[in-house]
Amino acid sequence: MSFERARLMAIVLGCMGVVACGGSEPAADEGTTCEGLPPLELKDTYRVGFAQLWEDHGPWRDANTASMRDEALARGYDFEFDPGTSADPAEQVGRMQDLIDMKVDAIFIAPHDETVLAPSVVQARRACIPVFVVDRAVDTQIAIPGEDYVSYLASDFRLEGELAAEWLIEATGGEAKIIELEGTIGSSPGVQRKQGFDELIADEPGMEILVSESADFNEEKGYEATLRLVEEYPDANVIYSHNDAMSFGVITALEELGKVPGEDILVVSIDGTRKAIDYVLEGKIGVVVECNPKFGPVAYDTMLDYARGEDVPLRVNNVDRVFDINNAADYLPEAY
Ligand code: GYE
Repeated sequence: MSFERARLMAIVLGCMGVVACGGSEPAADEGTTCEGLPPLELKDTYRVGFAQLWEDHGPWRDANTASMRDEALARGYDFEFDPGTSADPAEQVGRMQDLIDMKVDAIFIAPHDETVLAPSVVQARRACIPVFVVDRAVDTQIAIPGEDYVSYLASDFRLEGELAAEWLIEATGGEAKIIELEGTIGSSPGVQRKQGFDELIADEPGMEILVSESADFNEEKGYEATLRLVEEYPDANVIYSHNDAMSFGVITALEELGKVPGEDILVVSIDGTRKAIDYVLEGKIGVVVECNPKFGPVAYDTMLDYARGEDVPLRVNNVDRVFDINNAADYLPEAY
């Protein structure tokens, strides 16, 4: 069923929307409704669905999708994936509904918005499809870990913020005036990368965050914000950008303003894309804290552990590294 049809049905049934309908409406597979975590049969092959969030499809997102797809195909699974068309979270709700209607064996979701997508996770669980949340978190008040979804696999975003701050404190001797470009408002990496970084910086008397605002994990917005904020805060000598895409915009803007990135302004970034690592090697970016997008192997291993009836942790952490001029070249062959 398409999202539009699902919504129409919701209206016809007199519900508040697709979400509120979940409880009363029969699951896609008429009759079967699961109250707790749905079981998953141990089989040779699976039909897995991936509901990726939609954004500007920078290198991180592309590497993330490629890893989920390539690993599924390498294992001989069917991979159901619709790239989506809009950053409106309701569109991703529609793609989740499509996967539920297809009755795939398991769903992997990277939710664009913690709250809007959480009822879709509950909906899938009711339709007896085990869900694994990857990359960004869902609202655990609505979708309960261990009840509505099996596990949440992701980087420790707070730690990434802390690692960025630690590197910066060391590199500047604890003296810096910082412009912070945050990720998407309300997204778990946006929120937690800020928390981890801000907390460590707050203990350093010589370090000050002059301004902190969202540029939505987006290159163009990172570019525009930098042009404006560097003029507004001429004392700034550091830009902490929550992801590489925004950092690309930062570098373009700084060069346009006649500033030398790495000399006039030190750029701190997160992700580990090839382009950002090249910038590290050229001295334009000081540090890139890794956020590994290659979830495929751990995602399907976790699914298999679940099918085997093993205890699956509610949270699986990716381990991330820190790249600066000292080790960036070694990482380059792995960069994406
Ligand atoms: O850092 C960024 C992407 O959700 C952790 O999303 C992910 C972030 C990643 O836009 O580049």
